[in-house]
Amino acid sequence: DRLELPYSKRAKLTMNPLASKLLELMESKQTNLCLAADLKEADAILELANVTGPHIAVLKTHVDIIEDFNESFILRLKKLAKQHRFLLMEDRKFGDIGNTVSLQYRHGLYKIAEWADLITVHPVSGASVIDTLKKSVENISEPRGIFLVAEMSCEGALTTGDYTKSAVSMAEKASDLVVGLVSQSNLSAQPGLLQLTPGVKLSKSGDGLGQQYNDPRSVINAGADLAVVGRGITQAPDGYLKATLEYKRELWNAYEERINA
Ligand code: BMP
Repeated sequence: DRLELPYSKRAKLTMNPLASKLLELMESKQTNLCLAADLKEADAILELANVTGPHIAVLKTHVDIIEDFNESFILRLKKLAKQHRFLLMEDRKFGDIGNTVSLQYRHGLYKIAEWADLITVHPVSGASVIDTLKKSVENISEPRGIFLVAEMSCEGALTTGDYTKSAVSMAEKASDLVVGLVSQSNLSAQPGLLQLTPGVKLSKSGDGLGQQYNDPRSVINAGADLAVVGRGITQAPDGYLKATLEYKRELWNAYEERINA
């Protein structure tokens, strides 16, 4: 079963070079933390990335909330990612027809295809979107991967039942490009697919806006390979480095217990 295998073993069982790279860097940096850098200023994100970089596996962005987005921000972020060995994920949650998604991925202000190792995609429009993205990444020299959103963390999300099941089968059939699933529960036994779980805080709670949080141990036991923490770190009262180290330790300990169970 996926949940009992160490990341290092799973790195050899994937069909996607980026998934292998991710699993290997998680193992060597001993971190399964994905930081949601949901800040509005480019410099603030760069500082956050520089301080937390050595302790995270993935830095997840929503570039469309940055007020002063510019090309030099991307160049500096890429440099930090290389220096501290973390991957960049743009959480765009693409959800349109293939042609539109391909245009949104490559063009416009953000040119996501040029810098994001990973992106998120809603499976709502079906497998044709993945086929189109496969064609889009053919022209990119670096490896690219996508996470399909199979389940959302918020109260009342419509990602249930057959929708979620279809998302899993879409991911399993396209595991050369699909690196994993965004989900709250253990949906696929495939060792090459990673489970990315958002909605994580030190204690079970909510944000008053629909977000539902579970604690690090619970999400790892529910199958998470990468846990997404945003405000738990960016709004931590004692500063974000201390919080990053705390989440990193809790998540890694829970993972070690899981594989040794
Ligand atoms: P926070 O820990 O501050 O609640 O942030 C969670 C992050 O994860 C946000 O960037 C949000 O867009 C993302 N996310 C989520 O919360 N739930 C999902 O189901 C999918 C997400 O990508």
